[in-house]
Amino acid sequence: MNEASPSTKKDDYHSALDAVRRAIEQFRACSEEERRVLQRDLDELEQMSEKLVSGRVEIVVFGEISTGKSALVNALVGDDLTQVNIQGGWTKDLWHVPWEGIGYCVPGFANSQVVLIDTPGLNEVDGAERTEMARSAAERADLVLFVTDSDLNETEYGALEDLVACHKPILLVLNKTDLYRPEEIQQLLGLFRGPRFASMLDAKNVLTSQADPREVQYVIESADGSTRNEWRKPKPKVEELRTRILEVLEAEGKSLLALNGAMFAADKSDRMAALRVRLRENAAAITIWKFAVTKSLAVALNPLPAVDVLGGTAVDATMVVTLGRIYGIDITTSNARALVASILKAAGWVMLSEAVVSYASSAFKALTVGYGSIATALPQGAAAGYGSYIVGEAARYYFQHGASWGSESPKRVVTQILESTDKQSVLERLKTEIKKRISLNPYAGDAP
Ligand SMILES: Nc1nc2c(ncn2[C@@H]2O[C@H](COP(=O)(O)OP(=O)(O)O)[C@@H](O)[C@H]2O)c(=O)[nH]1
Ligand SMILES: [Mg+2]
Repeated sequence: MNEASPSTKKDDYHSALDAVRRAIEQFRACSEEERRVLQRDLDELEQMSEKLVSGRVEIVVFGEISTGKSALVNALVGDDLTQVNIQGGWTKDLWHVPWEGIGYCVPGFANSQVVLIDTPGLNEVDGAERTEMARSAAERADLVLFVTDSDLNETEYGALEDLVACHKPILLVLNKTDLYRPEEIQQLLGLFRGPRFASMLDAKNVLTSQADPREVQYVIESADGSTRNEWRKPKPKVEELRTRILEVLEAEGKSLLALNGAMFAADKSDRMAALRVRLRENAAAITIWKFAVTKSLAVALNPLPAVDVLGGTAVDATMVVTLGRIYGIDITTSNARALVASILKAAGWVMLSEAVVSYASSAFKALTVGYGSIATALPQGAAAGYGSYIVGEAARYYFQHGASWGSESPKRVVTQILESTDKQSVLERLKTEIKKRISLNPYAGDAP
């Protein structure tokens, strides 16, 4: 057994375990909403921690349907543990088969275990979910046996590239060599060991096997000299593969486990960070829209002229406080008002013209004894809501950058937001909202 440089390997291993545990802590501190999405990741991290603590090596058998994966697991373990479906069917779930016979033990782990994991086939008809399951099993594998029975098709090649990209150690197994002539086998091996695969596979890691060779006809001679023909199944040939697996494990089993654990933890942490950003941005977008609608309605329905212009600022300030909270930033109402004012100022003439429109129709409303007609309420309300929408987006930018405009001026930020916003569609959506609410509100409506 290879005990080389135990100190460095021990460090790698323990830092991997630490990384997994830290990720678990992070996940446990999640909000409930995050937890709902991330529960499976947390479970997987806990499994990874348990795997590292016990020193379990996972070898995942991966490849297209009917290439002989299940047969290979059987042949390697030397037992009828998994079912080989003659129809070329699939293994429904992942099969975890303990492989004691391999005789490998992770240095320093008396109870360590090697497990072969049989996966359903890649690229099955209607099998997207199972393909996904196979992929995720391969992604957490310490070592992958990539099984094929011919040159790789596009799906297989892509899957191989993906595994290489996530730094999986891979043995490519050309199975069913009993079906090929020797020169055909050489040709295929030449291909897998050739330039197309050179960056993905080490030539030593391209192997052949016959997991379940088909029957061959034997001529049996009896003592009396008579002969008869008999069909017999030859024994599986998996020795070369088995030897290579053991070699790889002995040379680097422990560091493979460490590498895998560390990558797994890093990957999960990234996922969590990405999800946090997504949830936060979602919440921010919903908040902005909600306040924009609120302001639209306030302006469209409120018969008091002054509120049209001034009341909106109170709504905007509350929106800004709410947004700040989403980004973990506490802002007082008076600071929120100041922020709104600076955004409005930065928006310059756009907001000014909105105010003018608003003021003009306020005067009109006052004249019609508090009843604006829908004809004026709609555009006026929508325009006011649009203003809030822009203020919200600008405030969102400000909070995204840690309550600062970063290297930009507020004017530039607001200008960019105005340029990238589809004003017409925001206005239309707001009008739809207003119409919906007004038709539900018996006190508001068209002037007769
Ligand atoms: N001729 C031949 N057939 C094989 C070999 N290995 C597996 N098979 C056959 O290929 C078919 C599919 O095997 P299976 O293990 O179910 O493939 P899986 O879908 O990849 O798990 C079965 O009929 C097996 O008997 C082999 O080495 N030679
Ligand atoms: Mg199978």
